[in-house]
Amino acid sequence: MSRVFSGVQPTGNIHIGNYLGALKQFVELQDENECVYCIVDLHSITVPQDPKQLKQHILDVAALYLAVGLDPEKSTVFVQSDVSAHAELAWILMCNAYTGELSRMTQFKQKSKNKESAPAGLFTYPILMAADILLYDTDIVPVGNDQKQHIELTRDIAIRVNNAYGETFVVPEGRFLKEGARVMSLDDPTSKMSKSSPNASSRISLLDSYNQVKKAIMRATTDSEGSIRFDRENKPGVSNLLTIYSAFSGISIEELEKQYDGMGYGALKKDLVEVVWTSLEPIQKRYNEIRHSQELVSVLRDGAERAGAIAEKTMARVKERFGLGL
Ligand code: ATP
Ligand code: LTN
Repeated sequence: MSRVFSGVQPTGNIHIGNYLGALKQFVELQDENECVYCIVDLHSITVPQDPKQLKQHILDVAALYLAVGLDPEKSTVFVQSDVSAHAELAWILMCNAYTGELSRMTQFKQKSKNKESAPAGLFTYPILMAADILLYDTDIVPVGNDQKQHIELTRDIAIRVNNAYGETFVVPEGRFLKEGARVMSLDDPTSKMSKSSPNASSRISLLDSYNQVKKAIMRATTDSEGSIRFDRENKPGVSNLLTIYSAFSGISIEELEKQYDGMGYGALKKDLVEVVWTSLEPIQKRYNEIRHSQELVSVLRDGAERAGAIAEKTMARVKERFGLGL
């Protein structure tokens, strides 16, 4: 059995891009692997957060994890800051990473662009991510392509420490999404669907009402050509709708192209509303059942305990290798 680890930030607006790109994979992996899934609250404070809201968002994401099908009997689900070893290992790794390699991270460059100064945590964000992964002797990290550079850095640090201090870490592999699984924004299909876009109609959040789903899809940007075919380059809007349709329905894109041959965009959109809603409705039902339940709190407590036990062993090994502590 391989160990799988991944994390999602506790920010609002978890959307169908996050679902198709990340959460759905998490569920698929849990049957064959030993999975550890984390809500990375320490990562989220690299940008200012309202404390009351953050607490709610942590529970929102936890409830969504379970609502999409993560089974706490199979997967360990917990909150990052409940296991203090994450921050502790991050410090040790920070002493084995270079400012040069951190400066090359595109996420940091994007997020600090046009700012005179940025929080140091934004700069060291990838090291905390490396700590998350290495703490659990992780073999596989399922993430979106945008995280490729961070996974590479994690591997580099692991290999560097192993070479300098002897076998300490398992060197993880990223498991990236196929290009097809990248969900683009509905209003601007050349940029990815994102939590942080100010336009709510640019995305479909997992907790959107039927009417919100309908509004977002019916308004989605297409083109003036009128034919339904997949062509990312020239028809990014229609291609994105086909991608979403295919991912939710399991029908291949070629099959959809045949099915909608000669039909208009209106018909495709109308059907897509139903296809998406058929998947969202049961997720929302389960979400509403558990979001304010004691069950959710126990799952997270239990998860933190299980994760903590693994982390403790790794930390003992790391400290021993580095000559730290008594
Ligand atoms: P932001 O708007 O701040 O960039 P985000 O929507 O990218 O946020 P993250 O918390 O960074 O959300 O991502 C959670 C997971 O969802 C990651 O594994 C990421 O790769 C994946 N993901 C995010 N956006 C998409 C998308 N549009 N299509 C497919 N996967 C995505
Ligand atoms: N940086 C990731 C979230 C994240 C993560 C991790 C993913 C933090 N720690 C460890 C995988 C493994 C993101 O923004 N999607």
